[in-house]
Amino acid sequence: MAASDPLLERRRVASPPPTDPQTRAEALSVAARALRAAEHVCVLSGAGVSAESGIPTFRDALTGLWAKYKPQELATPDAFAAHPIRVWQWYAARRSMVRSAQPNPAHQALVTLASRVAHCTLVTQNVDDLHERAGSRDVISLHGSLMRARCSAGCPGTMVPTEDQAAEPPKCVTCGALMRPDVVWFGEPMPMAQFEAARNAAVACDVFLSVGTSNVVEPAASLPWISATHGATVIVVNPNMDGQRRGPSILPIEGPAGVMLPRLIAEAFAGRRARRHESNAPPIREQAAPASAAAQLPIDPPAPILSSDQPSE
Ligand code: BV8
Repeated sequence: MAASDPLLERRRVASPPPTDPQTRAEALSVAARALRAAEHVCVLSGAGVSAESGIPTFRDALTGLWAKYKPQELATPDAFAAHPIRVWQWYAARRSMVRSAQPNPAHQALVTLASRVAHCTLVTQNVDDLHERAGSRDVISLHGSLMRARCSAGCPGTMVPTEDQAAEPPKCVTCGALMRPDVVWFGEPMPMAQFEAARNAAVACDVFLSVGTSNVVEPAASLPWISATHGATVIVVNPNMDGQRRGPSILPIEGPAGVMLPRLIAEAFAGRRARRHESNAPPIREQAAPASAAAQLPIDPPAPILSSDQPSE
C-alpha cells in the first residue's frame, strides 16, 4: 500500500465522514472534532465578526448623512474623484466609530484558536483593527485598513489621519495630491501578495473557518470553496445562513460569532494547553451577545462642513 500522504491522512481525521448534522449542537461537535484534529486552520472573517463590537456590517443600512448611499457607491475610486469630501468624511466617521469600539469575544476566541493549533492563518476582509487589538498576529488584510491613508496619486508611504483631520482629505506632503483611505475600493485590484498568501492558506489548510461574511464580495468570497475543493472541512459561523453554500464538507454553525466561536473553541480544545502564549487576551468566558449592532450605532455621526464637495485650495 502506497505510503499514506500525511496531509490526506490528516484530512481524513480532520474531516470525518459527513454526518449531515441535524442539530446545531451536532454541527458544533463535528466542527469541534475537525478543529481539534487540524494542523492548519485558515480563518476568513467578515464584517459580522465586528458586529457585536457595534460596527455596522455592509449589509446594515447606512445611517445619518450616508443613509441615502449604498456602501458600494461610496467605496469606489469614482466616488472619491467626484465627491472627495463626502467619501473622506464617511471614512472619518467609520474610523472614529472603530476607535471607540472594543474587540468582542469573537475576536478573542480567534486569538485563543491560534494558540491552540500548530498553524493558524487569519485572513480578514475587515478594514477595522479589532483583530490586531484583540491580540491576533500576522493578520492578512485583503481590503486594506481604515486607520491609514495614502496618496491618491500613488506616492509611497501611508499616514494615520487624526480626529481633527475628519473634515476633508489632507494633501500629500510629497506631491500635494489628496490623501485617500488606504483601503481596496470596489473595482480596484487587491494587493496580490496578500491574496496569494490567503489563497495558499485556503489550499493547504485542513479546516477553513468562515466567520461573519456574506460571501458576496469577490475574490475573497471564493476562498472557502477553493478550500473545500482541496479537501478541507469548511465551518461557516453566521446567524443567517441565507446565500451560504451547503455541501457535504460544509458545517453551518448558525448564531452570532461572539457566542458561537467561544463555544466552538472551548469544545474543541477543552483540556488542551496553549501551544503558544496567547497575547494579552483575557481567558474566554461566554457572554450574552449584546443587542444588534445597528441598534448601538450613534444615530447621527458629527455634522460635516459640506461647503462644497471639492476641498478648499
Ligand atoms: C476587483 C474596503 C478587479 C472598502 C471592500 C465576480 C463576480 C461579481 C462581482 C465581481 C467579481 N469579481 C469582482 C467583482 C466586483 C467586486 C465585487 O465582488 N462586487 C460584489 C458586490 C458583487 N469586487 C471588487 O471590486 C474587488 N476588486 O475585483 O478588482 C480588478 C482586478 C485587476 C485590475 C483591476 C480591477 C474589490 C473588492 C473589495 C472592495 N472593498 N472593503 C471599505 O470597507 O470601505 S469590500 C467590503 O464589503 C468589506 O471589506 C467586506 O469585504 C465586504 C462586505 O462583505 P462582508 O464582510 O461579508 O460583510 P456583509 O455586510 O456583506 O455581511 C455581513 C455578514 O455578517 C452577513 O452574512 C451577516 O449575516 C453576518 N453577521 C451579522 N451579525 C453577525 C454576523 N456574523 C456573525 N456574528 C454576528 N454577530
